[in-house]
Amino acid sequence: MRIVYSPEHTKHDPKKEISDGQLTDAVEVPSRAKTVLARIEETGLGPVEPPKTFPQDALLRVHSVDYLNFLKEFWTEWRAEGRDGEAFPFVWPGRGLRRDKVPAHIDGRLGHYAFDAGSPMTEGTWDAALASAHVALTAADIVCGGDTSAFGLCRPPGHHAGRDTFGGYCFLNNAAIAAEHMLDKGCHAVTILDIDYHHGNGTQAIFEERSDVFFVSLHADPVMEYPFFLGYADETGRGAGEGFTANYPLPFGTDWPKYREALSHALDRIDKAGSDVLIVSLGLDTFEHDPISRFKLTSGDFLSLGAELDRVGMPTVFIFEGGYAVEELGVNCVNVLTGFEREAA
Ligand code: OKP
Ligand code: ZN
Repeated sequence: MRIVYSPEHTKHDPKKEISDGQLTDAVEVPSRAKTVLARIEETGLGPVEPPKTFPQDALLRVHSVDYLNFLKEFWTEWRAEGRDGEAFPFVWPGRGLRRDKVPAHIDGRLGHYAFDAGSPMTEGTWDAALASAHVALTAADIVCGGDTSAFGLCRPPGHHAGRDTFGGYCFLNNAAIAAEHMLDKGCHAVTILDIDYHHGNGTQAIFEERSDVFFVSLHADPVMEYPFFLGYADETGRGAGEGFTANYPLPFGTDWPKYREALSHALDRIDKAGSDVLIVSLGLDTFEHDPISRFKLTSGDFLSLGAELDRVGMPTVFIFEGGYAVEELGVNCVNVLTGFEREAA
């Protein structure tokens, strides 16, 4: 399997995040991607190549121009206010406040475009997010070119980012950008299977009214887990997209037998949907020792998970999302990919 990686991600190197009522050590850190890369090299999973660059049009298929400009200009504006540390929003247009106004002040802009206070922005965030999207686009191109699979080692992750919102450590929605790109390149329909522990609220929102992108997600029940405000089983798509969203919220403590059951349902539905390609939002935070999550998958289970994914026999683009047990992250991630490849072989 060909792998796409860019060292640009190291420019997004947050030190702290707001979590559990405190400023805590950031968990979405450069070592995450580095350890996966190291494991790929150690196992010889496949050739690692740099991303190509793409015109901004590829991003505009998913994100608004205002939002992209905000991300690009953010650091200059932050510095202009005399600030130089990491940025967190602290005020939002909640109920009763205006969402149609985009303030000029950077604190107002942060609140307008953010949906949580846990996603630090730094000087290099835009460069890293842009490279991450290019990694996803390049992986998509590899599969469009006829390969049966590819892995985009994206960082920062993307599945929480909406058309004009950031949060959950995500700024550009890599999987969504890859999906639009594949549709542009002639695919008729794409399925996105999101197996990160957290619901991919951004991806779902981007495609909820679309029938050419089937969004399927297995995740911790939002009644108890981040992102809390999307990912319930009664969300099935809207308008033309009715029936093209499927959520499988699962309880804390979910282990492989339980997970496999839900995955099996999801894969049956994907099989019936008949898309031409599969994009897997690959989060490894379902791992039993993940520091911020509460599922119970073991390193060995990730091999089985990869094998299951090949059951639908579709060309597959893997896009790296979450997973914070850095020490085991490389093994867990590569286990999914080798499990998949072994089955395919
Ligand atoms: C991003 B991805 C826990 C704070 C959790 C948000 C988690 C974002 C996960 N105390 N903060 O889906 O892995
Ligand atoms: Zn996650």
